[in-house]
Amino acid sequence: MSANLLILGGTTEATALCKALASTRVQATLSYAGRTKKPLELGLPQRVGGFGGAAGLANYLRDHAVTHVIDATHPFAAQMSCNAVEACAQAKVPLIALTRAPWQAQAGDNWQHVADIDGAVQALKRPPMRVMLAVGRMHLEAFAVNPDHFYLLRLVDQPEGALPFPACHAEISRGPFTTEGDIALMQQHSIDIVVSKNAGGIGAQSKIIAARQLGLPVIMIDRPALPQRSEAHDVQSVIDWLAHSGVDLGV
Ligand code: 3Y8
Ligand code: NAP
Repeated sequence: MSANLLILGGTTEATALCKALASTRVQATLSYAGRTKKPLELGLPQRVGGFGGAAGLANYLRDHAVTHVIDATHPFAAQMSCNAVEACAQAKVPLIALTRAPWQAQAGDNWQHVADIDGAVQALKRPPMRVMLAVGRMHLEAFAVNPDHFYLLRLVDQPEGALPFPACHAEISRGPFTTEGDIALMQQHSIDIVVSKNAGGIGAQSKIIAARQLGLPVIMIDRPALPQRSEAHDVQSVIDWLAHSGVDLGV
């Protein structure tokens, strides 16, 4: 069959999938939300920006005769994933999620699990500390209610306005990151505690390994619930899923 794939991207796994598909003849489009100034070019046609909710995505699928959707978004991109489930059901387009398992605490880890961003904010209601707040840009304001900490931030792009903390340092870097680099960063800023989403995967894992090696506590934000959908945990499984539904990638 002549396939036309839509890949909802923005993760290390999406990058690996796009690089694998770019060397085939399959027609595919990579989609970004437009959160960063210069998203990676990955050898496939790209589109940037929202679709206009689940209905907008369903219309996009019909208008562009999309035959398969691969939701390779981040585990915290819950709205996008919910919309993909709903839109694919409406437009009767097969959907698979390419996602990664949550990180599990190992020997030497000192994690405090919280349910969401607000749980992390509440967990920081304690005497002044030096906090590595590696949750990106979109939720920084929530943490401003605890102004007495020093915050080490890691952002993909240079922040436009002032940051909402009296004492902070912004590291501008898009990752993937290295354990050595994160150990050096935490030591350079005398970090006492790390706040992290349970992103899973390897692209953001270095700060978790660094915290373990430095004996630092981690406030671990658990993932939002996602609707039931087919899931794959590696690129080959997606390729097998496509082949099983009649798409010959010639790989
Ligand atoms: C725009 C695409 C690749 C993909 C790289 C992964 C790894 C590096 C780790 C820390 C944590 C954080 C953040 C993070 C990681 C990968 C992956 C991952 C975390 C890019 C990308 C886009 C985004 C959006 C961005 C968010 C932010 C989150 C920074 C591209 C680089 C904190 C998530 O400034 C902003 O508005 C940033 C927004 C959503 C979360 C937030 O709330 O701020 N990712 N990240 C995607 C789009 O527009 O559709 O620009 O090329 C992708 C990656 N970010 O192969 O190179 O796979 O997880 N991204 C978190 O996990 O907590 C950084 O610093 O340790
Ligand atoms: P989200 O909250 O689940 O989605 C909010 C809205 O953004 C969606 O409803 C959709 O708008 C639009 N959107 C999200 N992902 C999109 C995509 N790939 N293509 C087109 N539109 C998209 O999403 P988010 O958490 O802001 O994440 C946005 C992007 O950053 C995703 O690509 C995700 O993979 C990447 N990312 C996120 C995180 C994170 O921590 N959240 C970490 C790493 C990478 P409409 O409703 O208008 O269609």
